[in-house]
Amino acid sequence: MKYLAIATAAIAFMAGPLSAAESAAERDARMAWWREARFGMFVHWGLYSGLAGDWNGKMVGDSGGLEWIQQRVGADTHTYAAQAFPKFLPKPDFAREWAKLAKRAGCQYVVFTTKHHEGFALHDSKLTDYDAGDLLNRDLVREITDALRAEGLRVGFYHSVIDWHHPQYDFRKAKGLPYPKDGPAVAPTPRDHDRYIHFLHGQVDELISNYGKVDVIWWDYSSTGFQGDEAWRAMELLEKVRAKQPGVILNNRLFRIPEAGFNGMGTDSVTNRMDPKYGDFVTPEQHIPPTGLPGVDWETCMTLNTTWGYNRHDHKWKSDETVIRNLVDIASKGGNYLLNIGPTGDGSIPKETVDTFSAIGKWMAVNAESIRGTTASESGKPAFDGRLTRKGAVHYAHVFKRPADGRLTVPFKTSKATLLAGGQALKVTAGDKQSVIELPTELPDPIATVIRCE
Ligand code: FHN
Repeated sequence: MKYLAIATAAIAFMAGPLSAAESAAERDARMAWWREARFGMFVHWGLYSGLAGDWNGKMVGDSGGLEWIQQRVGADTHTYAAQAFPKFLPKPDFAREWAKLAKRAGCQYVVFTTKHHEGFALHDSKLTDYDAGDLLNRDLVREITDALRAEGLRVGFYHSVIDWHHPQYDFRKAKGLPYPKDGPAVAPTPRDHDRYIHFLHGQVDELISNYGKVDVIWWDYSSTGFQGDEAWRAMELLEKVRAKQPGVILNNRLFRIPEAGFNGMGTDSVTNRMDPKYGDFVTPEQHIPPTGLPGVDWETCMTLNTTWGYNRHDHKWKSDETVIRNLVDIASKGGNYLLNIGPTGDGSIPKETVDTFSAIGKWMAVNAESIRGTTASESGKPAFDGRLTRKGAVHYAHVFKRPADGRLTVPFKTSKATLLAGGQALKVTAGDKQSVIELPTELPDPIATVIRCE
């Protein structure tokens, strides 16, 4: 036994300081709730939300991320704040609306922007006056975390390491990370990036010290040319976070290296490698890996239209069918779905977003057991138009389109098939390698009808 302990310790040490004290079993225990959850809400909300896609009274664009409006209009931070401050007016109960919608939709966790690239902090920070405490005399992070916990939801902090406000953030070093006013237009004032890193670590320390248990930290983002210790003193930051929040789950975006699940700058440039010393899960963005990312934890984050931050001109909303089938597809490959909302300047949720998250909730009210706590089906994509998920000995068939002959062939042996909607038992012809299930003439759910197979 002694030698096993020594070997385990040696393996842990080789994995790097972060996981030195954590065995594979302990990591599985820490990740368990997240793997079980499968579905979370992403929230992008900041000064950009009040601008709503407009600058100087004109539309900036109807597509793409308008949380980047400062960069798209090339405004320095003071010009930007002058237009944005008057339009960022959080109403009293905005956070309760978010939490109730997330709960209704069947989300288990909510990841919200504590600070986006604009640099404005939603918490009451002692390290800057560019924060909700100074602008509004409110601590919006406190309001949001309180509302989430009141609904029994897990709390995730999105935190931008990129900062377009801080005078020492050295965008000239930050190769591959755009900046609102770059190039000759910006006076070559010297910047001491180490002072920015000290500020970054200080604000993260405020967030992990003052708001109770933090379940997820969602860093954003690094480039292949500027990442890790050079950019953020990343390993030191992770050690500080783990020391204060030992149960926290971390994404991979303090880094942009293959060992942390990246093979380039594309939002789909992801690999199924995730060394625990760099974080816990890989983050494909606006993209569902065709065969998932076997062997690693991963989460697809996605917008409901084409923007993360609110843009009143963006009407390219995904259908209820698209997002529900995305949720099924991702779960069938063993991933999590982090679906975004972009509230307005007062915190209100756009009607289209409320309608879609409510539709997801209606579907989850009947079918959540086929998503939550499931794992990827080893059969991969089935022959029928749909997907498969699995929970131990139980398989779930998600039927998108009824086969013309009403006979559903599943690639496993089953002797008992039940419609989750209504509980009707279906006739099964069981075979060793595959079975045939007789479907009703009408499927109860045109988006995805789920059959439990035992
Ligand atoms: O630049 C950000 C973007 O605004 C948004 O926050 C997404 C969400 O994953 N992350 C970065 C782009 O990858």
